[in-house]
Amino acid sequence: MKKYKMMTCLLLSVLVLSGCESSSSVTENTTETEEVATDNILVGFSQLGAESDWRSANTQSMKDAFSEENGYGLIFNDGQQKQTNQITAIRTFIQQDVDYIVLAPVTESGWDSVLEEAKDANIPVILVDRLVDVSDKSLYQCWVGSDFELEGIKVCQWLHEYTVANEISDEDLHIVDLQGTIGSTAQLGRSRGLNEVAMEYGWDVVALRDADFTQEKGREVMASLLREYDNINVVYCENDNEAIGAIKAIEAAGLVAGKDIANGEIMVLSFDGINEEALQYAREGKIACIGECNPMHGPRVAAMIEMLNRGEEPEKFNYVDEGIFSALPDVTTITVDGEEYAVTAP
Ligand code: GYE
Repeated sequence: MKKYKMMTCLLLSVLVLSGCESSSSVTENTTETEEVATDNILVGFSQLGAESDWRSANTQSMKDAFSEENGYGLIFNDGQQKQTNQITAIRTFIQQDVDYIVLAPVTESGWDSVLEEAKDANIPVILVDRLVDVSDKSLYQCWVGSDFELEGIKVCQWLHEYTVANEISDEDLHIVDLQGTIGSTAQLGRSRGLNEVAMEYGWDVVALRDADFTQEKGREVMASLLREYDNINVVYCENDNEAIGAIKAIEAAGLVAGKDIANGEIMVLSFDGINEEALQYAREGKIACIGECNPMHGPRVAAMIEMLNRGEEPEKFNYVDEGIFSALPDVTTITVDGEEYAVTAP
């Protein structure tokens, strides 16, 4: 293991002064380096952003795992949902000669050159949450995250079982997909999951729109879809923050988010299960079903680093087990590829 010098506290602040009379200011801390002792393992973590509650929980899990008490020094960088920021962060980590680079990539393509630079510098790269699409898979050591396509299929399978239990015919479903950040692994997998099950049952997917995994975009996009189409009765939100936004739009339009789709209600489906407000909506039935997505990757990545430090090779792809939540009594289990999943209380 490489050793490194005592690092001083560095806080990179970008001060953006707004031009308006009140001259309010916004300070964004993009890079944080803790004071770390020699001998600790130095990790540079490029987090993609802070777009959702899932992301905040993930950031916290990583910070907790890579604490000084646990024998680490962490350089944390928030890429603010921009790949260019993440590439710059990785180049900075290389200059700082970190022991490991951990990357949660915003989207999948365009990582080849910077990961080659890390490889040339002999710095192992570990991917967390989302994947990169590179032709040379040796550009990263390993990955830990979710099976996003399976998450999507599970939620859609729940919808199928719900329609069977309530004698709703397939042709009466009119679904819109509020997609996550286009080109991200989570979006690609969840959109694929919906597409697959919709093809199987002949469901009408009315529209697919980018809502960037944020509440505000979820609200905005749902509001405009409701103006464009008058037959929407299911909204498949690719995360909980979008779902909260979509519910606000549904209610603002004088409609009801709920399970009674035969009588004009709009059923909300979602993913994550970490945001308290969304879980509360799920308990009330405003969100019908949530596909769990587990953000607690800090200890998992730390375990991989510890293996690499001992000269062992972690598995290349590491999927976490996840459940499915619903407060509606109609469906108690779903089966995907012969595997049974219990539907549990949110
Ligand atoms: O579901 C969403 C976040 O990539 C799994 O990103 C992650 C997704 C998560 O913004 O809330």
